[in-house]
Amino acid sequence: MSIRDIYNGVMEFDEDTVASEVKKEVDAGTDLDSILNEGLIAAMDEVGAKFSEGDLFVPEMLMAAQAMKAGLNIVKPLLVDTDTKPSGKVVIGTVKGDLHDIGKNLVAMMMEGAGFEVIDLGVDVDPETFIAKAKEVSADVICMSALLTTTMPSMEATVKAIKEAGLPFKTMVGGAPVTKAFSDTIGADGYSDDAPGAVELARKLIAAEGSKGNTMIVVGELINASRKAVGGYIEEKNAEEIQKLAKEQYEAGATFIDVNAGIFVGKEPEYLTWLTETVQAAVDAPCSIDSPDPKAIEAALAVHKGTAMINSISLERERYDVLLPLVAGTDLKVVALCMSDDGMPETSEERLAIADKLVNGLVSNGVKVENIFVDPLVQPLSTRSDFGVEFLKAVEGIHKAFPGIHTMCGLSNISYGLPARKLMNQTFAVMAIAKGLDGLIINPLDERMMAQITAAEALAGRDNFCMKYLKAYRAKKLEV
Ligand code: B12
Repeated sequence: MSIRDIYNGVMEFDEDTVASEVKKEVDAGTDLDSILNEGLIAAMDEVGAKFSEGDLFVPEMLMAAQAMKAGLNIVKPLLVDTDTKPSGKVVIGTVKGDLHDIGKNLVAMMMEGAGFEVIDLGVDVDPETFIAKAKEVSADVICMSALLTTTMPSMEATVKAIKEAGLPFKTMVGGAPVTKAFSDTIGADGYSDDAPGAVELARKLIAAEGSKGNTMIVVGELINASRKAVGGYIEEKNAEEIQKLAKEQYEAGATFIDVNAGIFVGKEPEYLTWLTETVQAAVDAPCSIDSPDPKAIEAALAVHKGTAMINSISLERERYDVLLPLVAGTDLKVVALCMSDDGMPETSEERLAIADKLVNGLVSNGVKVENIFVDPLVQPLSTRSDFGVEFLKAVEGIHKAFPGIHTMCGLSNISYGLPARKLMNQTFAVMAIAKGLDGLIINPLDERMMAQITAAEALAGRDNFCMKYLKAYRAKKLEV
């Protein structure tokens, strides 16, 4: 008897073995996280990978998923009594007029296998039913499947109804006739052509949403015109190089891709718009629009798909007055930088005082607290030895003062003027995460930094079942 037998049972599509081995482990007192993560979920991850590579086919995926379910059915009732929370809640169904459910069932089972709570509405589901159920269970994502071209418009109707009602649900679409172009046209948040891709996408969407406060938001900082090579790519509109940078960052775990064309005075709106379109043509990720210029931001927003982040508003009067009307009453994410006309704050109290004014100003202008990312402003440790501690105190204080808010920073300033800067930056990130920091503007291609973040998040209790940690381990992302 071992967890490996559960894993093998799923890989061999053997429902009975899986059920009996799970039961034995439960009776022996093995912890449920291990049964799930090392047995059932690990096997379904492997099955998904083999399916994507063409080594397994639909009937085999279905059988594996059935076997996994046999084990899950034993574990599920026991989870109710623990603090274990699912990775997210997904409402899924085949859209109105459509009775095909094989693909939808595969997606639902893979999602369940990946730790999501899945509410399956079956087939022939109209927009009102999707929305009513999602509201009832506070879903994170609504997944719609269609196999008939004639039923695809129902997806559009559902997405439209969600947007018009200002509801927070992410939407994902799929099924043989559905394409990325269709998904973009109807304004869905994502599309995948297979079940493992659907799982990956749901994880990303929930991570990017971050509003449930349990996942790190990583903003990839590399597409910045002040970097010499990147400035050149932007000037010559070299889409290939920009898209390569976007893809690399996205694949390394960035949830937002920062776009900055700040050095091009007079041409910033044009270049920022081009950057936004170019990045989003390559990756299914929102952008962090990095500019203090409302004209450039407006131009970029006009072409942006999904919910962008504005980086950043501050308490500096000129900046505040022009950017506030742009974000007021919207669902945009906003970085609120703790900077005022009095200069850079030094103590945690000064930071908190600025944060207080910024957050109150934003909220009273219709920006939701969960869309605000306060940046307490990192200052170089080399210039004052308590700059690190004051920043950390501010992070803690901001989370305490404004429940549901996010904090975010670009942290490389901390090591300015010191040697071994990467070590300083990585260590500082871990300390800040321990205080509640849940957003970082960084180079996601720094593998050690990403590994440290993964470990710190698990240690800070923000990684249900340590699933992200285990996944990173299996993907060999922790051995850096
Ligand atoms: C099986 C089947 C049926 C079965 C369905 C059984 C069932 N329980 O589902 C039955 C016989 C009932 C059926 C009925 C009909 N069918 Co039929 N059917 C098929 C068939 C052969 C396979 C579909 C399938 O299951 N594929 C396998 C699954 C795994 O693939 P998938 O659904 O695409 O799912 C994958 C991805 O797309 C993705 N995915 C799926 N959903 C989602 C959701 C999200 C959110 C995400 C991210 C990803 C995702 O992940 C899945 C796993 O990798 C297709 C032909 C074909 N080769 O596609 C025709 C087909 C879809 N059917 C078709 C038609 C016309 C019909 C009928 C109208 C036939 C008729 N004249 O009665 C009826 C319609 C009934 C209705 N109102 O829905 C046409 C559709 C043509 C069109 N352009 O619209 C097709 C293409 C056949 C054809 N070439 O003409 N059908």
